[in-house]
Amino acid sequence: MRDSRFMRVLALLFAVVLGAAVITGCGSTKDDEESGSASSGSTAAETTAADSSATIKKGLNVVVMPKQLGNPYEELEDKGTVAAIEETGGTAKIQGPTDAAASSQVSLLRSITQQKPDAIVLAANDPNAVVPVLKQAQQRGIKVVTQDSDSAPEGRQIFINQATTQSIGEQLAKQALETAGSAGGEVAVLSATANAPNQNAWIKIMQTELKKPEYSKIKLVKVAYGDDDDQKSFQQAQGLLSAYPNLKSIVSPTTVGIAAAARYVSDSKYKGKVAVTGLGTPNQMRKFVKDGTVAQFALWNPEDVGYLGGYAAAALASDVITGKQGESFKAGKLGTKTIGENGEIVLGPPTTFTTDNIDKFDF
Ligand code: RAM
Repeated sequence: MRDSRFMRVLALLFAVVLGAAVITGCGSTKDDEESGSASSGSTAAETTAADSSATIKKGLNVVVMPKQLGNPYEELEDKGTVAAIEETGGTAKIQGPTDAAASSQVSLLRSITQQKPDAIVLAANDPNAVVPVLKQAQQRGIKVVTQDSDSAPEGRQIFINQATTQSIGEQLAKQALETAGSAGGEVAVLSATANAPNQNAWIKIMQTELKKPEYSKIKLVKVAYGDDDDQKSFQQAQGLLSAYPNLKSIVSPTTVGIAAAARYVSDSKYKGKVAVTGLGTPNQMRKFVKDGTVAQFALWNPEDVGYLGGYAAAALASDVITGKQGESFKAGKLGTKTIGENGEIVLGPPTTFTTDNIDKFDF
């Protein structure tokens, strides 16, 4: 009996000591975790992320609007925007019209404005049609970034330009000259919609370039519009070739247009006689480069354009920047970016793709 009482006291004592050890142990584990985490690899990464986006707010809610859904180029761009927003701990939702017509985005933007997201990232189909609704959005405190295709400046705070408008226009003129053959001749442009802000700005520069003496043997006979619709672009390419039998080159500053024109030419009697060039994605154009329909075309990295747009939106919505020239922010893997003149940030020069390098690119 005495023994069993002694055993019970011993057991109790043991339990108390064990309990204290557990409590102390827990405390020390917690301390260890806390101090350990400060120097652990994962938190170091978190610290870097926190540093690179200093005071970016978590949980931002962003709407991404392409020119139209189903355009492979726009899909790449939007993928970049969503990735950037998610990296900052926010949520991005893609909403867009099914065609790229001038007013196609307006009613959608109106209902999005009612939902009051933190920011809208938009590739505009028309420079002016979207301005009233974008102004309303800004009045409600929604930050607006355009990417790829700009609205008039009063509609947005920042525009992410893929490369300078001047450099893209110059490149299109050069492509016309280089693909038309040594004797030069007639060239045509197959554009997106007649209102597209980006294509129109590029074509304007191209036309100015073509007036220079070095382009005297090139004659721009027509600007046609395929509306960034594959079928319509295909038919427009067909129409251009029957209307202008001496055509030497089709310059298409849209990924939808160039792919449709190349598809038409590659399967027609014009293959090898009429060049197709302009702006396209390597994955869509690869087969036409390999079958000899297309000698050269160009593009930037669409995903990076979108990624930069996402970071610009997050920085605006977190009040890290306001959109003024000279302000800088950290754009994740793209590093620090500074807002230039007219609220514009330029990503970088385009790459020219030929048979020599096309297989190095996968987008
Ligand atoms: C099409 C779109 C887009 C443009 C590219 C080059 O996908 O029109 O706006 O940037 O082509």
